[in-house]
Amino acid sequence: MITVDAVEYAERHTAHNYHPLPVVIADGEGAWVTDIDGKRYLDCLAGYSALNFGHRHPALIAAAKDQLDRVTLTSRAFIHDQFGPFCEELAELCDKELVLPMNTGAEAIETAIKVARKWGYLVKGVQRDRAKIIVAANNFHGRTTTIISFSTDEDARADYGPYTPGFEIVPYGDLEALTAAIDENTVAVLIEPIQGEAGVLVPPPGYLAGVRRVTTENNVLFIADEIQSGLGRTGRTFAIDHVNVVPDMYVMGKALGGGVVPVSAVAANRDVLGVLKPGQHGSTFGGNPLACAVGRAVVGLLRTGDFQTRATVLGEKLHAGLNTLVGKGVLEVRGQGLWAGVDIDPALMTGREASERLMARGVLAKDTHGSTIRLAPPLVITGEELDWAVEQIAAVLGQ
Ligand code: IF1
Repeated sequence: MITVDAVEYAERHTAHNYHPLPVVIADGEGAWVTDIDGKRYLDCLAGYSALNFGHRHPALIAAAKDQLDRVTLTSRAFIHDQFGPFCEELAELCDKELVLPMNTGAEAIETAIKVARKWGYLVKGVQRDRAKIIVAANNFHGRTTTIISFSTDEDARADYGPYTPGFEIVPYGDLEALTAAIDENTVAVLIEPIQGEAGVLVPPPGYLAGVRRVTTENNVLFIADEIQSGLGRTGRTFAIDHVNVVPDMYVMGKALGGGVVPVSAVAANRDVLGVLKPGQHGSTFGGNPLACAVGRAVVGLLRTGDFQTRATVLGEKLHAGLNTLVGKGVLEVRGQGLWAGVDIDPALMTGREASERLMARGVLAKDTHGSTIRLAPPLVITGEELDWAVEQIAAVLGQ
């Protein structure tokens, strides 16, 4: 067997020198992965929440294998026998009338932006080319040139101008600032119910309900980016369910493809998504048979509520364990369900250093910024595995 130094190869051949953690994964099952040297790791990043159901969940692999023997791609001209059921089953999960499948999260966000603008002109009556969308500081919604146009992260934004106009940034969690930003041209508010990349930031109590109130009062669409926070991660189907708020649009991705194929989607009622007519939007792969077959299996896993319950019960265990570390190298723990942002004392180490020390102990996690690490294990993790992961974090802090 030819052994290649895969990390060196990746860095030599990877344009964005993303500086992956120096571990090259060869196999994955459940909450565990194995690298090319046979070392096993407990995966507490789960593909940034793309692997909510674990690596190679049997139901998802079976759905993919079955579909591979039937048809994998048609085109936007000819639909297939998985398309209707997928859209219907996902719409039912979201309690919305329509679904528009895409592939990546960024594509779904771009779709939501286009729909909101078109809705603004055709339904709300906003003056052409004057549509404004309000977003939150420290957002992360993807990496296309329009989406990074409203990023506040210089790494994500710098040197990519000229930037797309029509967005206004307000502080996350500040309802007064958001309300003040709404004017006659505002067509939508686009926010993450819990900000992921910002460090798993849960907004203040009442914030999301307030956003719902002021968007309704001002005939403005509420777009919830649940690409990372959704599909069971926080203990509910959507993070926004915790505060009993229903947005006008759900944007989904990551775990919708179960870690098998890229699947994303926008779900909304007909009075919103219905502004799109044939030929006005689309993509080559959006809603392809393989994606829809896996997406249907994912919706099937979520329909029972078992994964949401697991994330709630095990999330309480995770947060209880992490909170014992506060004052022992940890400054703050945030999050909901099986999702936590852990602020480590910067005097001890950076988030990157903590991630590398955890990797050496067999736990995969990832820093967001500075000395914050994000924990998002697959929802199939066991209580014992969670205890072990917290023990490894405690050991790293004590190093
Ligand atoms: C990277 C971050 C996480 C997302 C939310 C849309 C998207 C994402 C809330 C776009 C994607 C990924 C992208 C990946 C790392 C990861 C990430 F660090 F970038 F911000 F998870 F926090 N909305 N997040 O989290 O979805 O187009 O990637 O399918 O680009 O570094 P995508």
